[in-house]
Amino acid sequence: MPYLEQINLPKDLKKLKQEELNGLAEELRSEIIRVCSLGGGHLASSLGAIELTIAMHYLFDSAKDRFIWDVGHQTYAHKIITGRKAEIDSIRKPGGLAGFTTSSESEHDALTVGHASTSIAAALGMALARDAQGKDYEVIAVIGDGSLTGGMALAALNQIGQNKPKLTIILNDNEMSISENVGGLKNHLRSLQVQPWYRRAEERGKLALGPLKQVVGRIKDSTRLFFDPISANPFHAMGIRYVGPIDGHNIDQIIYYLDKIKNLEGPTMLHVITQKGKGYDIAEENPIDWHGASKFNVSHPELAAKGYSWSNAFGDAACELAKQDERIWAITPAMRVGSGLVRYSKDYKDRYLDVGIAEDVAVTVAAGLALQGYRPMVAIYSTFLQRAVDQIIHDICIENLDVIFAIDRAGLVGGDGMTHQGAFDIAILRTVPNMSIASPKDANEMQAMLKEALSLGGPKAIRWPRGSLQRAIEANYENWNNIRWGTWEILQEGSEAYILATGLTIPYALEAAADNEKVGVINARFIKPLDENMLAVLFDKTLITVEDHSLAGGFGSAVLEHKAINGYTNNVICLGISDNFVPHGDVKAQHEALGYGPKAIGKELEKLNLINLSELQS
Ligand code: HTL
Ligand code: MG
Repeated sequence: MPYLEQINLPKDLKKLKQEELNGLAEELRSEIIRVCSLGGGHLASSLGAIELTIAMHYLFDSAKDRFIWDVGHQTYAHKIITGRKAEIDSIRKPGGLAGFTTSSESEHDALTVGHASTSIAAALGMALARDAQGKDYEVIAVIGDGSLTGGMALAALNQIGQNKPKLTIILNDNEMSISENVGGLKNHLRSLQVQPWYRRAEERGKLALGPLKQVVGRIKDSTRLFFDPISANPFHAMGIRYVGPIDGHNIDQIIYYLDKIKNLEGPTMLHVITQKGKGYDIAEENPIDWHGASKFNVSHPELAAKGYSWSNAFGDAACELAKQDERIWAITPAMRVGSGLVRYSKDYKDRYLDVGIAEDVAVTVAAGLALQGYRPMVAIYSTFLQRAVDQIIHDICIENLDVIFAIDRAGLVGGDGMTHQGAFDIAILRTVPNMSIASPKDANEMQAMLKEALSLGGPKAIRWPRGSLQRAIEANYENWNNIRWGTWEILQEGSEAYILATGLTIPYALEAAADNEKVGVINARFIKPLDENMLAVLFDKTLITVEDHSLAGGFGSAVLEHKAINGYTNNVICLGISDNFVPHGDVKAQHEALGYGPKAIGKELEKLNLINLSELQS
């Protein structure tokens, strides 16, 4: 790799001749494919942003200028160019580079990020700070078309039109979110007016527009001219200069326009058209499955066989429920595949909604549906539920609406790391009146809970972890056992202590307490309400709560509150995530390290003189 060998920092890239940059792009492409083949990662998005990344680093100085990558999942090339080439193989692995931009990792990462739609507001803040401090640097946000569907992004654009600071927003439009992008704006984006200065350059033959013509060729010229006058450009309407669309894989073009924009005052949006998965056939053909790739063989790339997951179990249950009950809807904020809703989205398309990356909208649309008699299920990852807190409180719980929150990826999530950990949903939801929270031990229990939640009504949250299950569950409504809401299950009797375990920590507790008469294990499958009847009986014993969630505000906190309110005096020990953000890592190892894996629970029992580990081992 002759070019890449010379590049450790952006200043090395600037030494290349402009005509050499395409060669560099090809090398970066191979390198990113190689890295993702080793350990998986956000392949398709990173491949699509290579030329953009090179052009930005060629023109700007990312140590001083601020590059704000939305989500930060498209930044493999950026990381390689900015001093992290030698460590790039460690990306997303325990102790390695983060999968997203992370300010503690590099001065070239302006923002620590992982959730979508924040870049434009952060850019506005940085531009305002620069101007207030009388400093001189460029602020450049790069946002995907998917991330532009988020209300935060749109509201920040609107605000930029008011303040009009000098900044550049690059809209990286590949017509894809993780799945196909959605929304009315999406259709409009591809029919935006080509700027007169752009067209003049085109006429003068200054720009090689071949590839662009192919991409934009789908738009009929007549439509562009007659129905899309410049005033209909939504960005113009908000007070932001719009340039484009241009070919986001043509480095010369991107440099040409960014260089022009650099000299302009006020905010400018540069619209670039890219292809997700660019340059790797299989990813171009199937950007959905190659959005977040598992490791693969570069010369014979095949999708990794995916096991049957908690998400699949939910998706199957959702289909079965929709078959039984015509009031059921399933709503996803841009996570159709991840939430297991692919089959549902086809079989029940009239009662399915992908609202884009807009968790707040997902929740309030559910409120509207529920108010008019439907029974919506909002399928949402724990980490993204954080985006919809007020909607849950204000739009759902005050009205006590019949909405189910199907919370996936609750607890630690592995490679996505800090920004994506599902560590706060219990703490958030537990404080809200009318909300109820369940945490099933397995997929059958999840289905029974869904059935019971529907029959009871009211806002009900059911949380489950990321990961696979041993086998597919039978999605047959009739066979789903009834489960009395709010009741726990005794899995093992104990004479001195009980472990109150939730969700995926149940097997850990059973392992730690195996064959120990002193220590019992409870499936604490409801977090709100607690099983107060059972607790009344248990409160003469030592209790150990275990949860894959933040200790502050979590299940253990709920038990402690109950203890304090009722004046119980027994010993309660809480195991879970302490007051820290947890980085990416191997989930099981992290559970141990954080003190709630099976060995860690065993050590806790030993401290309480309930077991003797050395005796057990001998
Ligand atoms: N909801 C929120 C608030 N943040 C994130 N990150 C997601 C959901 C999940 N997510 C991603 S990447 C992505 C989503 C929905 C699609 C982004 O599409 P965009 O970029 O068009 O912006 P592209 O992939 O290059 O096409 C991750 O969690 C990584
Ligand atoms: Mg996109």
